[in-house]
Amino acid sequence: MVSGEVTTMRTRLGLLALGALLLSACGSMPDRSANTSSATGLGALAATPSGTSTGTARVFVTNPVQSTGIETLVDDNDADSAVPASAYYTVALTNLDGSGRLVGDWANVVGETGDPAYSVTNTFEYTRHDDRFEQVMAYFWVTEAQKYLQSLGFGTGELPAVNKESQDVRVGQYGLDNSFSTSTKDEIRLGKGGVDDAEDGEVIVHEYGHAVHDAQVPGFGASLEAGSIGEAFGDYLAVTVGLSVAQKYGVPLRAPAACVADWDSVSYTSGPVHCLRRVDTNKTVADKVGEVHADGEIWSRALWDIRGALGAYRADRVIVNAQFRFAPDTSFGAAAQATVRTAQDMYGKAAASSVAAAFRARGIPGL
Ligand SMILES: [Ca+2]
Ligand SMILES: [Ca+2]
Ligand SMILES: [Ca+2]
Ligand SMILES: [Ca+2]
Ligand SMILES: [Zn+2]
Repeated sequence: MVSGEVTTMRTRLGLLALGALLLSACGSMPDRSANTSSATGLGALAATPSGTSTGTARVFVTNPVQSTGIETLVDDNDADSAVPASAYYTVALTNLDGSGRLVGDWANVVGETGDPAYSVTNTFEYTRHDDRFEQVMAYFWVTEAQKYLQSLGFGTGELPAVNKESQDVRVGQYGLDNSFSTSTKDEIRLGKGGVDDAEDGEVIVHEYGHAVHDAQVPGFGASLEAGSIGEAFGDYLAVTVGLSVAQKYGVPLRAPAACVADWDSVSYTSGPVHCLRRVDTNKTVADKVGEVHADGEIWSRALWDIRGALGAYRADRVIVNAQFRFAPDTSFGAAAQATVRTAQDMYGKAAASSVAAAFRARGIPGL
């Protein structure tokens, strides 16, 4: 889970039953009053969708704090006025199924609050106060994350596919993000505590990281260290996908590259620089506290250093490919050894020794 909002989780869970009641009471019928004549509203459902697989959207890349550098931004109860217009970027939505909904090859988005996003022309331009904005963010970032994995060679014939399916994503009131244990559905859930989770691309891709692990090794995360690796990889994937997409669209990086969830975390961190977590801390195994998010910073720093040594492309190919070799309840030591072996197999001795050095610097044994 992303956590950071753990203290409010109990309250949110307590409200679940009430929320379910309220949802059934309104029959999940969207409010039609605002949009009956709009091309993007439900009034247009009778029109024929374009059938094309690409569209246009307005999104944050990766989030408003990272792209504007304004660390003093606040949620202000989801007000449009809280975020400058310059934080919105027009991007392509790809791999849509042509139905006019946010469903496609790599993402299947269900929104539980507000109107479901729908456009016969695949034009999805909303601002943050509109719940459809988060649905669009979820579609865009999950799709971009899968496209990034494919750009590394996964599922293209060169390397095995990784979660190459239409990932279910539920954007709702409550984000219950431990969705990838074997006892629950393969579904990403994004909630609305503080800054809406899906307003931060890094929160979305972090959760996608859990889906990736679960697709690679069913039930992954069955030990404290495996769980920590899961959190660490989610953080690292969020950063690496975010940086790649920002580069593609020419979006500036005005916050520390290693900072995860710069925007979601303004609600629960004191600043002056807001980070849910970072992938460049100096933690070693001596700093373990027995909590997966905190201990994940040990592993994510190693991944960050592997990136520094091999470059993003080679590092990310090694990091993801190695994960096929992890046991569900792996230890730092065993997973590190598997990653070193993968680097050796893919890029040879020098790469393997760089990877080993990155893990050794974290105090991980057996290298
Ligand atoms: Ca919002
Ligand atoms: Ca999946
Ligand atoms: Ca949040
Ligand atoms: Ca960031
Ligand atoms: Zn997580």
